[in-house]
Amino acid sequence: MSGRRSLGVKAVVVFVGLLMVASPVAAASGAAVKIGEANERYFFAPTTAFVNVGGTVTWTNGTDALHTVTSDTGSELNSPTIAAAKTFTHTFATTGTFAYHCTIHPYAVGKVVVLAAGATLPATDTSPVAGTSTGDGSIGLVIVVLAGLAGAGLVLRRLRQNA
Ligand SMILES: [Cu+2]
Repeated sequence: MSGRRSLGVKAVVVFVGLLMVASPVAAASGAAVKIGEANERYFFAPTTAFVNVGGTVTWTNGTDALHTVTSDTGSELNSPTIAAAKTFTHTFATTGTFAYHCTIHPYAVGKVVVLAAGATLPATDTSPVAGTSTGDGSIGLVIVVLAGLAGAGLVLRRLRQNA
């Protein structure tokens, strides 16, 4: 078996593995904000969501209480009451920073930063909210990385058996 060909196959395997690792981080044309509860306090997570202009943000009520997504000033965000397990979606047509709160729990605040089309979005703010764990996301990433490595290992083993 030609060593050059084997190298090429390995390069493809590594490339596919990298794609699998990178894909969860790739920016979609929207952002998701969870309405959560910790120590009987409600919060928006991430507190700051980033989208490009024309992007959509979806808020999901992960609590059993009612909430709203309401602009601090202006009227960009003016949701109806969001029931448990329901979502509210808003598409941002202009750039800017849009601060909001829940009218029922005014201490629960967040903001959406809308950047120009094509602008690179900063990494999502994952600073922990008091009393909550942010472990879920990193565990998911670790699983994807391990799956990618396991897949690459299987392919390499098979290549060696065929060689
Ligand atoms: Cu609320």
